Amino acid sequence: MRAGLIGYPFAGKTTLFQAVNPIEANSDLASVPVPDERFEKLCEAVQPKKRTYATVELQDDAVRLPGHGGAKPSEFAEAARKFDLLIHVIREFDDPAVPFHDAPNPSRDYHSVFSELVLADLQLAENRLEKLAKSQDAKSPGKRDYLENQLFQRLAHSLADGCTIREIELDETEQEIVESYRFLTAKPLITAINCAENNLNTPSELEKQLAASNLPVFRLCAAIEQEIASLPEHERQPFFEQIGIERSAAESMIQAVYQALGLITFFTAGEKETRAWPLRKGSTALKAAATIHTDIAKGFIRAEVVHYKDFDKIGDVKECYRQNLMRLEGKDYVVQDGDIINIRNKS
Ligand SMILES: Nc1nc2c(ncn2[C@@H]2O[C@H](COP(=O)(O)OP(=O)(O)O)[C@@H](O)[C@H]2O)c(=O)[nH]1
Ligand SMILES: [Mg+2]
Repeated sequence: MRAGLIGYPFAGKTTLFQAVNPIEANSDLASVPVPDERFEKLCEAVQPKKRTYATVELQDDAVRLPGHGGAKPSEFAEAARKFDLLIHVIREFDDPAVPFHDAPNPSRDYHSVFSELVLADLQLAENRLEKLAKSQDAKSPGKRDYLENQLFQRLAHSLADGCTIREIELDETEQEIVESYRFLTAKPLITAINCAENNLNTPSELEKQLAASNLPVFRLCAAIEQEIASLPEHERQPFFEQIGIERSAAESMIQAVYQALGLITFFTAGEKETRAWPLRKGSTALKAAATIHTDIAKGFIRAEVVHYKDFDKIGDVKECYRQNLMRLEGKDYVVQDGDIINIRNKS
């Protein structure tokens, strides 16, 4: 699962990337730890030798936008298709020290990238429809080409009206087809407005509109985020209070990326290693076991499950076992976000 930062030059992509990834600052691809207060509490209780966070893969400068750096629309689309989620960083801050081509205009930048995404999908749908026009199968109900033809007509129609594929209702088969073509407007899109330091609390019209449509949007100052990231842990909270925010916006954004990717977290609470594992929502205990290790899945007997909210009441995993708050679940159990799991296995 990989998220890509996109946006015009000088929007603040690299600054934001470094803020969420202070360790591997020299690479443009990073495994970013997903902040999780539950995990912190669990680690405090277990005191493991090693703690391993769930991560999301984040790519800086994921694509070159058409018209910038000489990228053609087709190159842009091809590059963007590789990602499971896109984060559009938009420049709102104005700073004479930072060179740029035009005065900042978040709404213009949002809509111009949005149009590129829609156009790329329309092109893809139309190319496919052209091929399907020559297919005999496309005329026979029940055949895959027939289904695709119907679906792509619908998609092309909506895209031409400026709608995203996310907004179109699709059944499971249609969803599968859409995923296999990696349409850009079917992917989750997160908007990050990079504002001036003194403007963190004034949402723009664009943000209000996006929020009203339930689209994920973050107002942050990348420069401050980078500063926060460089602070030692104990200095962060006073800093947040000083500038009137509850937690780092970049951290909230990473949590939103994780959720938009359809991931939940289960925990393993070992004394050697306590770990937060990402898992696709709806996955079974067997899949969770396979995520830990294929051998553990092969020898699967039962999953011992304590939910985090039960642990949180008691504050001790072993005590949860003693108080019968542990459930034994089989292979087909659907893992819930926050489950603390121990797999009993033959090995
Ligand atoms: N004043 C100010 N400058 C910023 C902010 N974010 C980025 N910059 C500066 O803008 C320039 C471009 O930022 P960068 O992250 O490299 O943009 P990118 O081209 O999108 O990767 C750099 O000189 C940054 O230091 C911000 O929030 N405030
Ligand atoms: Mg950059």
